[in-house]
Amino acid sequence: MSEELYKKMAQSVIEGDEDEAGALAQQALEAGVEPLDAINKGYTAGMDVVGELFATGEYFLPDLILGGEAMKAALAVLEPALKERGEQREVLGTIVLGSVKGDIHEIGKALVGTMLSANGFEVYDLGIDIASNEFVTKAQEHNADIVALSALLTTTMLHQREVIELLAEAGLRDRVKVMVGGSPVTPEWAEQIGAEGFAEDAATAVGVAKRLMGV
Ligand code: B12
Repeated sequence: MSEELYKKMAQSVIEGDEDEAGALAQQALEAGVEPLDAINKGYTAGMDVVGELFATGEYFLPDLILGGEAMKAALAVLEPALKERGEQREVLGTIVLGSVKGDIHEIGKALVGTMLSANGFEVYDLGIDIASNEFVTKAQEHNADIVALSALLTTTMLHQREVIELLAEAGLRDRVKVMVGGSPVTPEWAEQIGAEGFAEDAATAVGVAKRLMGV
């Protein structure tokens, strides 16, 4: 039953059908499907297909945009339910989050922010295309425990390293931990640039952030 629904969700993203994506999300909630399962097994699976079709030249930029819009329509329905499921009320730590300079991919980053705040973190989401020094300024301003950096492009990943270097220059490196993610990011890259945390998806990011806070 759910399998069928997940397939339709993926298809709605592949076709860039915003209305259908939103309607299916509503249907899933009514049927008692876990919102995170809908996101991971349905919509994100569809996004992966869109990415593959783009990489092989069958899809073009407008298709990426439509896929993104469809996924956002679904998330608008699912995110409130996701937040409700977070039971943690005590603040575990403060996180400054954003997509690095030159990177305008926002969906995965926003999902990471939602999951972290639903699970007890205070999250300052700076947005997309954030200059490296802005992460440092905001980490200082909010007295952040963790800076979380999203990069979806192999070219923008380099800014994750730059932020770490700037944090060190500002003398914050022993106090502020860094967590990195995004589809091209690997544990090896995280280690190479000296990031303390890496997670491949939003649910795992919660566990990693807790580990960094020692809880
Ligand atoms: C939708 C999309 C777009 C949309 C984004 C819309 C939006 N509002 O966000 C638009 C159209 C803007 C776009 C533009 C481009 N895109 Co694009 N895009 C995608 C696509 C299809 C899906 C991304 C997505 O939203 N996935 C769904 C979310 C839920 O998953 P996610 O982002 O991976 O996030 C999860 C994890 O990575 C992780 N995570 C993410 N961030 C973080 C941060 C932390 C701290 C942690 C711990 C975890 C974490 O958790 C998230 C949730 O589970 C991907 C393909 C893909 N499968 O990734 C290509 C893709 C990323 N894009 C690509 C390209 C090439 C581009 C463009 C250069 C195209 C062009 N010629 O202009 C531009 C670049 C724009 C820019 N400067 O940033 C390539 C990147 C290739 C590369 N490795 O460098 C990809 C891989 C497509 C491909 N196969 O070629 N894109």
